[in-house]
Amino acid sequence: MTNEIGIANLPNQRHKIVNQQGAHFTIMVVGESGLGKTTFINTLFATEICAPRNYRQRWAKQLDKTTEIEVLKADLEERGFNIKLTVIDTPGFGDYVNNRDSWSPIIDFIDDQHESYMRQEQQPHRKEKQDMRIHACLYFVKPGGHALKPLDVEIMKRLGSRVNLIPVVAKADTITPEDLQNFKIKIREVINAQGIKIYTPPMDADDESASEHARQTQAIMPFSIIGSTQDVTTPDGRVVKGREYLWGVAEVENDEHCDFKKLRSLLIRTYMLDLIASTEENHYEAYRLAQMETRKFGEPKVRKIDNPKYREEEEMLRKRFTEQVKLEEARFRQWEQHLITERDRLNKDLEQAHSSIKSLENELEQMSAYHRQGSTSGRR
Ligand SMILES: Nc1nc2c(ncn2[C@@H]2O[C@H](COP(=O)(O)OP(=O)(O)O)[C@@H](O)[C@H]2O)c(=O)[nH]1
Ligand SMILES: [Mg+2]
Repeated sequence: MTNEIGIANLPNQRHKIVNQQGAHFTIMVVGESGLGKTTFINTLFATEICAPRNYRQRWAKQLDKTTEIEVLKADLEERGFNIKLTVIDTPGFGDYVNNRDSWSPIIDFIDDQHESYMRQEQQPHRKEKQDMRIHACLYFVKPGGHALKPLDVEIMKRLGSRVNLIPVVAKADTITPEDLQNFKIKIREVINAQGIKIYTPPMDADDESASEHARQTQAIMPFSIIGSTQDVTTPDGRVVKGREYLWGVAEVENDEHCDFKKLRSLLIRTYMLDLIASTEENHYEAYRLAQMETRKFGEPKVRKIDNPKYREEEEMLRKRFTEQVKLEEARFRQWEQHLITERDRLNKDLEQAHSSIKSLENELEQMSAYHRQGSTSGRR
C-alpha cells in the first residue's frame, strides 16, 4: 500500500514547501563510468513517469560543456501536483586511480547550487529563485568484488555531508541473488564503519505504519538496480522493460530481480517532499552556516587556491571588484561635484535674494519716508 502514498496525501507541514507552482525536485547520479547511470535515468523516464495516466511530461535536455554535466528537465503531474523534475547526469570518474580529482567538479557543482541559492536569498528583491539544489544523490557502486573501494569511501563521505546520499548497486543482473544480498550487507558494514552519512527516511512517532515503512526502506539500502529501456518478452509471455539472457529475462520492475521500483517510489512518491525538506533544513542550512563563519555577508566565496581555474576566477572577481569600486568612486566624485555646484548656485541665489531684500528694504524705507513727509506737510 505504501506505493499509494502520493504527494497529495502528505502531512500538512510538508505541503508548505510546495508552492503554487509545485515542487522543484532534483536528482543527481554519480559514480564510476560504465555503471549504467545514463541508462538508469533513461529507464526512469521510460517507465512509469511517461505513463499518460498519472503524469504529464515535458522534456528538455541541456549540457554544460565545461563540466560535461548534463541536465534533464521534465514537468510531471501527480494528482494535481506539479513537479519540476531535474535529473543531473554526471560524467563517470573514469579510472579512479589515475583520476583522483576527476570527481571534484561534482562536489563543486553541488556546493555551487547551494551558493547560488544563498546569493539569491541575500538579494533585497526576491524574485522567483533559480533552484538546482540536489535533493537526492544516487551513488552507483560496481557490483561484486570489493564492497567499496577507498575512493568510493572518500567520495561518499564528501557527498554524504552535502546531500541526501542514496547508495545504489549497479547492474544487479550481473551477480547472483545470493551474492547480491551478501554484497549489500558488506556495503552497509563499510558505510557504518566509515561513518558515511546516507539518507534516512523520517520516523514518525505518531504513525507506526509510516515508521515501519521508513525502517523497511532503510533496510533495503543500498538499492540494487537494473537499467534498460528495451521492451523484452518474458518466458511467460509478458512484455517488460528488461535485459534478455539465455537463462531468461532480468526485469527492471520486478521486486524479485532488483529494487528499481522501490527506489523510484522513494524518489518520486513516498519521500520526495522529505528529501526536499531535509535538503533545505539540514544540508543547505549547514552550507549557509559554514559559509557565514568563514566570510562576511555578501562577500564572494573563497575558492581553493591550488586550482588554477579558481585562481583565474578569483583574479577576475578581484578585477571586477576593483572596477566596480573605481566606478563607484567616479560616481561619488560626480555626485560631490554636483553638490558643490548646487551649493554655489544656492549661495548665489541666496546672495541675490539678500540683495533684493536689501533693495526692497531700501525702497520701503524711502516710501515710508515719503509718506511721513507727505502727511506732515498736509497737516500744516
Ligand atoms: N548488465 C547490465 N548492463 C547495464 C545496466 N545498465 C546499463 N548497462 C550497460 O552498461 C553500459 C554503460 O551504461 P551507461 O548508462 O552509459 O553508463 P554510465 O557511464 O554510468 O552512464 C551500457 O552498455 C549499458 O547498456 C544494467 O543494469 N545491467
Ligand atoms: Mg553516462
